[in-house]
Amino acid sequence: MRVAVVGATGMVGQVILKVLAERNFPISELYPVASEKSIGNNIQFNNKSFKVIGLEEAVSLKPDLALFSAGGDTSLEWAPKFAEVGTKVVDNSSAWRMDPSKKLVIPEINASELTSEDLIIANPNCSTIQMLMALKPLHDTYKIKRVVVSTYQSITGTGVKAVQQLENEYNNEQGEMAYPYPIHKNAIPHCDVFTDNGYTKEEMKLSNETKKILGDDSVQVSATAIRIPVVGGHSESVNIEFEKDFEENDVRKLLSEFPGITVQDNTSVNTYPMPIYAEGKDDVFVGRIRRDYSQPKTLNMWIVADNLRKGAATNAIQIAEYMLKNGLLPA
Ligand code: 11C
Repeated sequence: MRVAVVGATGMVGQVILKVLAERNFPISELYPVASEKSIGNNIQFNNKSFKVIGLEEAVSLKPDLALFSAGGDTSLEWAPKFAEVGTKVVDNSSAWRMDPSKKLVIPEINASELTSEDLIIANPNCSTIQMLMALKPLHDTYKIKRVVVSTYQSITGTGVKAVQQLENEYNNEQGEMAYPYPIHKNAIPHCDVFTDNGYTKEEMKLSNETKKILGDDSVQVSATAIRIPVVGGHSESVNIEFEKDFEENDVRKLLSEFPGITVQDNTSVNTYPMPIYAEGKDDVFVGRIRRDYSQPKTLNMWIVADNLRKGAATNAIQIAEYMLKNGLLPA
């Protein structure tokens, strides 16, 4: 398959290349695509060197698949140009997620919605993906009424500028700021921009994307998204109120049986998910599973995943793998 990786030099783009190689994705030609300033540079893939090209050249090559991770504006302008020449686009940005004509896909949950008509497919936000992986089997069994979630998000979600900011602050050096405040030794309750209702866009993504992916507008989500000085992944403290009651051990069983979930939940030996162990892995890790004693039919849990892998690159590549397996991409 002829594959373009748009945003190949960025943080997610680099992980896309790594995961494509690890999973032996069938690539006959690779087109790494990036902005003007990187054109002509070399990038490594499978121990070979590839020249970075621009968007216009990439469209003219009519790849079979384009994996986009270059920001919303680039996706809005260029994804349709690729689609017009017959390229299937899987887009990591928020540009198309809530467009009713575009599918928003977590393969373990709703890949079966995809058809040959889908030319631009949206990859959900990282914090949505890991939360829904854990919610889906429970929603199917107990039906979720309401979720209250607080996130503890890795600075890698902001990008390379944020990683540099933390490094500068750690080393007591001056530099560009990705956040309005220091991130070293801090927790900033502000991910993405504020909206009119007082929530941030990141918080509203958790609410809106959940309804679309579960295909259920009755599921209510109230989120607070917090940036912390961590690089390995996002963590989420989730409180879920169900319509039906549950047994804690049945919850553990349902989660363990769901593909892509690892339950790490044994407090007697201090076993619970943490970003330092989730980093570099594709699974979503769930622990601290316990009944909320303050309210009936309500559960607490703690969900951790590598936001650059299952939260971005891996999920996008799993979408492409599903399409390949189901004849929606040329073999
Ligand atoms: C963060 N979730 O960690 C964001 C990064 O809508 O795709 C990805 C933003 C998005 O800040």
